[in-house]
Amino acid sequence: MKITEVEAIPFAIPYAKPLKFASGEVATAEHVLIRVRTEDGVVGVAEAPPRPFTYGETQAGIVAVVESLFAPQITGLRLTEREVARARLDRTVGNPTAKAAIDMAMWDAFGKTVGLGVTDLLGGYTDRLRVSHMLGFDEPAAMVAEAERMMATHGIRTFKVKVGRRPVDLDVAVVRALREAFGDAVELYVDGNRGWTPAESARAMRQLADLDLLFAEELCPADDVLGRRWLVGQLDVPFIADESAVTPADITREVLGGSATAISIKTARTGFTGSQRAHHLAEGLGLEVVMGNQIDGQLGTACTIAFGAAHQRTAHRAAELSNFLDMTDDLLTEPLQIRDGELRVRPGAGIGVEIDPDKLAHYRTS
Ligand code: MUC
Ligand code: MG
Repeated sequence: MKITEVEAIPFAIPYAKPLKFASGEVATAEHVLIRVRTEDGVVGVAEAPPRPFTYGETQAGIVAVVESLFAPQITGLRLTEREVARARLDRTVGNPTAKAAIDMAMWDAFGKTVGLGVTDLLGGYTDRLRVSHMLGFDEPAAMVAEAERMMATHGIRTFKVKVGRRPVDLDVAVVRALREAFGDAVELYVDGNRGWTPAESARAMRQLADLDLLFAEELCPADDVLGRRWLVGQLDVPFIADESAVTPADITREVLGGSATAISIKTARTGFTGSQRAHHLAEGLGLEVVMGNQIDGQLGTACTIAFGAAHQRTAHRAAELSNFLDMTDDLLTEPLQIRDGELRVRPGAGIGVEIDPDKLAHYRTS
């Protein structure tokens, strides 16, 4: 069970279709594969997706912080010493996806060591999740066509619509076009990635009031403290805190301050250990949870499903598990398959995936 090595391997896989949203754009998955090896020859894996516009991390920065600071602090620990690992990594502020990937690779290695899946170790609530697909910025007709393709090809019926453009009417037109095209057959919610002011958000939500949205997410910045509280107070749908609420303290501040009424849990930024804390807090505060996507590849998506399927609260809503569909390739020996709008937990120990050595050799950048 003792960790003998922690590796950080950068790789780059292009997207067939870049994802555009209010805070940025992702055209290539420039992620970092984290591998944790133990003295028993077990290898745990996870991926860290740098999102400079959200958390300030870069691919080179993740490799550097893991190699220079984190790997030396983790090497020598037993796989069960996750709280020790957390305390040591938290001596360094920030770097959420680097820390999360180390945590998940430790869980993967632990599952493989004891011969159990991570979902079973965490709670074992179900073996599948409904899938929600994210629609990035485009013309209304193109976004409707993409939703149509996702329904026809993968059976997906829940869509998160990226909003936050100016004028707000642009995005209102997209959501209206989706509702008109699909009627009650789809669930819709919106995510602004902090693109609007509180007043613009309120105006947009008034214009969307008849479209039966499930949620509104991060429409304006949490730093607009009073404005966001004013906005959330007038909405009749739950307001999801995503990038504004990473730690339990962030969640507590946002919710008790009246600036959020639901949360997104992203294993890419809180790992399994931190996501458990967020989940338990959400239960205590009575918050809805959506399993979010950090524009993950298949490895990251397998981590999201492993965690989301473990608990009732995280399995209730459709989970954001489909961004990998837009990548030109991936690293797994067996690709994930979305069928009838659902993704199943991978059978097998740990996260249940294997990295294809040829693909890794092809896509690694150092
Ligand atoms: C999301 O839910 O916001 C886009 C930016 C980010 O940090 O995550 C993605 C998806
Ligand atoms: Mg979001």
